Amino acid sequence: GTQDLAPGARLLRGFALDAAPALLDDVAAVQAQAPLRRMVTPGGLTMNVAMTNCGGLGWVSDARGYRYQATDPLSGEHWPALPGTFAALAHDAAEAAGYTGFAPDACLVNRYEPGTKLSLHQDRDEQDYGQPIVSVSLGLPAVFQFGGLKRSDRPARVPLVHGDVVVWGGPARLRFHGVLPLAEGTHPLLGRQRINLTFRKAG
Ligand code: MD3
Ligand code: FE
Repeated sequence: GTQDLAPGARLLRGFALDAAPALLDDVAAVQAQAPLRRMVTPGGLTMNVAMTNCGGLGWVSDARGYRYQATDPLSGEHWPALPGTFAALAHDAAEAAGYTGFAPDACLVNRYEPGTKLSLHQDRDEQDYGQPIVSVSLGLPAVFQFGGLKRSDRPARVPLVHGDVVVWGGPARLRFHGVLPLAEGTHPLLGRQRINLTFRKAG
């Protein structure tokens, strides 16, 4: 299965399981072109999660703020192209959740190791909040925090495992969310890591 976490938020358990080995080959190729790095927030803190991007636009954070841009600040080159495996999976997952024609222009690759967390936040850097976001979990399991439209709304906890896909849209699009510190463990394909692919139509 498929499960509604809230209006507009659909969990597709195991949707990426068969594609996972091919997705991970492409993650390795993306990382070889655009290495994972820990970005700095506008407030001067170094993020816990290591990140890179592929697609026409990539999400970046630095002293100047958060934004999407076409080039990798480390190299000055365009981000690697969105692999066909990624585009197909994101499109098919969105369709399974009721969004036809999803064509992401940005894929953020997030890498977690045991102890890594992502604090509660909203995704507000995209042009059109009418577009859904597709998120793919690979490797070690994580506990996802799914809050409300106010930071103070107490979040629900949703366990996400290798191969799970979540599609966030409609009334769920601006909900606060985060990831609790990853537990120690070893995954057969990824070792001591969790990789999350987040697909967006950012521009
Ligand atoms: C719920 N990443 O990169 S993706 C992020 O597991 C981010 O790496 C998390 O949050 C991760 O911004 C979770 C799931 C996600 C993405 C966007 C959402 C959940 C969302 C937008 C609205 C509500
Ligand atoms: Fe987010």
